[in-house]
Amino acid sequence: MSVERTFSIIKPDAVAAGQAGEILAMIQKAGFKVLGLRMTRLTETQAQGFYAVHKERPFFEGLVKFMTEGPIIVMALEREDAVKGLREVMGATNPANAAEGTIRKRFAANIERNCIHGSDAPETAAQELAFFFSTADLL
Ligand code: IDP
Ligand code: MG
Repeated sequence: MSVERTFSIIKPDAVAAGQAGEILAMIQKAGFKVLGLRMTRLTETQAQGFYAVHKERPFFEGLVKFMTEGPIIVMALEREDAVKGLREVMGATNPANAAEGTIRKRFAANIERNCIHGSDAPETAAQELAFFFSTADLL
């Protein structure tokens, strides 16, 4: 294990529901340092690009619509074993399968509207961080 960075999004459902503060608190309690944080809103083109890996999936169009429906909060996070660690704090993609005490168990409505994104590997974390932050902005 070593200190690494990961990327996270508090999705539009959670921002609209006023859950961003509690989600950030759970992330910080899990030992993550916040290197960068910003509220923004994705354009359709940005959402399509961000989720390009899923473009052939049946849920792609709905996912893009969801991710563009309102403001999101993008975060650059650092911790030991950050990528895997954040995925543990998030819980399973489908909240019905998410473990007790995870963010998705607590806040997610369903497999699509699941309140948080976290990178799935160090390589994707680097790409996703670069999509939203310039290195010079990360403290
Ligand atoms: P992850 O967010 O846990 O990494 P992915 O499989 O990468 O999950 O899927 C990206 C996002 O697409 C999910 O977080 C969720 O919002 C949406 N999604 C994934 N699978 C489905 C599905 O079967 N139906 C609807 N939306 C889905
Ligand atoms: Mg994923």
